[in-house]
This record gives sequence, structure tokens and C-alpha cells, in this order.
Amino acid sequence: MTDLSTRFLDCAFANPLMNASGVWCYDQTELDALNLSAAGAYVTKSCTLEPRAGNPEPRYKATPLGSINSMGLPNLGYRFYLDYVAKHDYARKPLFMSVAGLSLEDNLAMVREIKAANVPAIMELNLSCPNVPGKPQIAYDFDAMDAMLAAVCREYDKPFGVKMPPYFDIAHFDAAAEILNRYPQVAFVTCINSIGNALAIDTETETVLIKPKDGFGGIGGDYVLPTALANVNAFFRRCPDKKVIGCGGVKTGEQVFQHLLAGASLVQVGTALQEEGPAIFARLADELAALMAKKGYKTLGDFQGKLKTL
Ligand code: RRO
Repeated sequence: MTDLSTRFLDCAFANPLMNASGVWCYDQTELDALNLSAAGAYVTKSCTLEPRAGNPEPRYKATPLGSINSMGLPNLGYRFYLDYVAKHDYARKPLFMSVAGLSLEDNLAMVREIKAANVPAIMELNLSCPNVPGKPQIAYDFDAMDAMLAAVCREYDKPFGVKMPPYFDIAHFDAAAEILNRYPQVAFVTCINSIGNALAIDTETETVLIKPKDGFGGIGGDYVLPTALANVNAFFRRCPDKKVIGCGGVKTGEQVFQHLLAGASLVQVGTALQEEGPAIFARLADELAALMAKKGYKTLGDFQGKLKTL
């Protein structure tokens, strides 16, 4: 028998699969569908202090190789998500709450309320939203990231995680990991958010695919798998006291396996969930179990983080 169960931050997970924040987690209906799905856990849409309508549509488009989005952080406001996580049955499955304030002060205000509510939800602080016009990604400004983490760690009392953008240079892996390692309270690192500010073009109409920011948006799906695996492995190697959550380019059990092998403890699904719906989790779990059985692996621990080099 193949066992997909795992433990993460003292919580039991039936399997390592969950959604990527932003996909299928905007409102009660979508969140309830994830709760009913075969996902081992799920995460709420990144929230802000006040509700946001987000950017003008069309703001998400699938392409043959993945997706491009510039949603612009549409969400129902942190009070809705805090209320949702407060009512969740944690015996059923763990739940994460994603937070993406538009400023340090906004994040601190939300963190204060989350702390006061004393909910069992695991906080994922999004340091990498690429799509709010005029707001650069915090995790691409190392001083701002350090200041954000210092302030949030002062305000919050539980372990939490950070959602990181992709980095593309070894010096940046080193610098980002060095900052994260200053904060033991940062218990996990989710790699990666979409690759920001890409441009997808329709040749026939000679037009961009999405309306916001003249067509610039974050890409996910097949485009990003090798970048995601590199970031997972880079932070897995550099942050031995933290867990890594893999995100990017997962649409088969084999890709879940690759993320786990590279060092991920849990694996998030974005574009493929958007395209296939929450039934994808049962398929991915079956495919992962079949691949493990073929290789003679009985538990995730048999291969997790054991990527070989040449
Ligand atoms: O809402 C978005 O536009 C968005 C966010 Br907050 C994010 O973190 N990543 C992304 O691809 N889109």
C-alpha cells in the first residue's frame, strides 16, 4: 500500500496536495469545493485590509503552455477569510490563510486581527504579488522584505510561511535565503509565485491576451516548472530549518513527484486547477501513488528531498 500522508507544522495531511492561493479560493463556494475535494489542505485567496474588485477583465487567459494573469488581488477582504477560517473543521483537513497587504502597516493590522482570533489556520504571507499597478513585489526589494519580516515577526506569535517570487540568479537565492534564515518564525517558504510581468500575444489578432497593464501579467503552468523546481531546491538547500512548499507547473503526478524530490514537503496546484477544477486532486493523488508504487516507494519520506546530482 502506498501512503501519501504527511505531517507539516504539527498538522496531519492526508496527502501533500493543495491549491495555489488565488486559484479556486475566492469565495465560500470555491473554498467549500476545495474542502470537499481530495486535496490534503487548501489556502484562501490572498487578502487585503479592505475588499478589492481587482483589475479590469479579461485578466486571466489560458494558453497552450500555461496561463497569464493580472487579477490585481481581487478579494473579499481579510474579515471574510478570517471568518471562514474560524469556522473551518480542522479535523477534516488543514487550512492556510494567505495575506497580501498593500503596505507594511496593512499587513500588521491584519496580522494583529489574525493573532487575536487565535485560529488554527496557517498563515502564508504573500511577498510576491506581481500585479498591483505601482506596487513592486516586496521580495524583489531585500531591504523591504527584511523590514516586513521583522515587523510581522514582532506582531505575530505563531510559525508562518512566505510566498516567494521566482529568483533567477544564485546571488539572489543566497541573499533571499540569508534574510529568511534571520527569522526562525518563518517556518516555511512557498516557491514560486507566477513569473511576473510576462507578455502573451495572439498572433492572429496581433493583440495582447489580457487587459490590465497593457497585457503584462504573471505566467504559470508548463512555462514555469523548471524555474519552480530550481527555486524549491535552492531554498531547500539553503534553509535547512524551514520547510518548502512547491508551486509551479504541476499538472500530473510525475510533476508532484519532481517537486517532492527537489525538496518540497507540500505541493500547490495553480493553472492546472483553474483549468481542470477541484477533481484534479484525486487524479494527482492517484498518479503520484501509482508512480511511487512503480518505483517501490511506500511513503513520501522514501524520496522527499533526495534529488541526486551528477
Ligand atoms: O491577484 C493577483 O493578480 C495575483 C496575486 Br495576489 C499573486 O500573488 N500572484 C498572481 O499571479 N496573481
